[in-house]
Amino acid sequence: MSVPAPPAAVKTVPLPYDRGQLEERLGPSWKETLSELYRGMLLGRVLDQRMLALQRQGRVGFYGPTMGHEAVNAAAARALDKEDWVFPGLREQLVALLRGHPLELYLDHLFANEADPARGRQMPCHPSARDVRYVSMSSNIGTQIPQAVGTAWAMRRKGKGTVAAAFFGDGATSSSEFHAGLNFAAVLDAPVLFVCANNQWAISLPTSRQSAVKTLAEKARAYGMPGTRIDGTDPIAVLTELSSARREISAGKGPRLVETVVYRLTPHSSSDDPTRYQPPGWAEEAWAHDPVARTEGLLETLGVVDAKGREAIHKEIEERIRKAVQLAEPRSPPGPESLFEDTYRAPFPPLTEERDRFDMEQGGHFP
Ligand SMILES: Cc1ncc(C[n+]2csc(CCOP(=O)(O)OP(=O)(O)O)c2C)c(N)n1
Ligand SMILES: [Mg+2]
Repeated sequence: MSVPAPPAAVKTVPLPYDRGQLEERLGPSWKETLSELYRGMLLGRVLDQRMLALQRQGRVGFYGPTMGHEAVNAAAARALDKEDWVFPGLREQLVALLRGHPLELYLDHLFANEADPARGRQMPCHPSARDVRYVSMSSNIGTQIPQAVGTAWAMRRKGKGTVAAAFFGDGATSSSEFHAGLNFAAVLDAPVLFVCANNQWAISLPTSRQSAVKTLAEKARAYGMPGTRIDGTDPIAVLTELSSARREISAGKGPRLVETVVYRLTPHSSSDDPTRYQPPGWAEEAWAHDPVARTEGLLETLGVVDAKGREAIHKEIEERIRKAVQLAEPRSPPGPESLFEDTYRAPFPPLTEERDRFDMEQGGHFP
């Protein structure tokens, strides 16, 4: 797989806003808000392009891109409060970065080196970022949904206005965890914001073969909570919807689900070939809804960021990523002694014995 790019002659679907509408939706500092959303989205895009290239060069083991989901992630990072919890699905790593998790640490994680907070024990793209309340994702689809509900319920019992955001894909809405999670959240009035990024595919399975309902949002109503469906490639729509949903949830009005319709612009992961299952014309339609290109078009039309400005932001981001790669790549992998750490607070004799035996077999080098 090469780094995905738009097919020739794609016509971007413009974002339908004029200045007045933007001011009405985003307030008087709409220009700053829009520029910041764009910067965040571009960080996700350039990072994906660079990491996919490194994966093809054999420098990163695996990569799960988020291209096409950037508007949801940048807007969600802005809509959520610092104290809120994030339980990601497969494609929300950008949310952690935009909440302030250092890019350098994320790169340490991707290279699975000794500075990786997960000590190389999680798959790449499964970061845990305790500093920004971003809980490591489980590869098992849907498991994060009841985890978010439990956390949210605990927050409510403590009397806090904190919200837990559970992100998941269209495929996850057919998991039993989705059912259990939504049902419990509604019954317990748990402050959860369910964000479904419907990218229309669960690896090779289209949404139409996954669910018989017309929209995934209507599944929420079956459990007794509001569900809305919006264009997830429009950062303004996503920010407006998630902010108002978060406000209501935090005010004690119960959980909400927002379905954001996006287009996956890449293979499912670095281990997938979508040309084997996506129909002709899919790539053209998907790239016409590229959230980054749509936002660039709007910024250009309104005279907020022109081609020169775009190039400068692009360069700045590339440089940030280059520096972080330069730091992370040469670091050593975690030492074998780390296998015996992190499980128990105090030495646990059976484990200590195992560690010593292992060390002896290896020639006795453990510190
Ligand atoms: C319980 C479970 N079943 C199957 C898989 C294999 N699997 C990994 S990702 C994926 C598709 C997920 O689709 P979706 O929820 O739409 O998220 P997306 O990848 O499109 O973001 C599947 C079936 C898994 N990881 N866990
Ligand atoms: Mg999907």
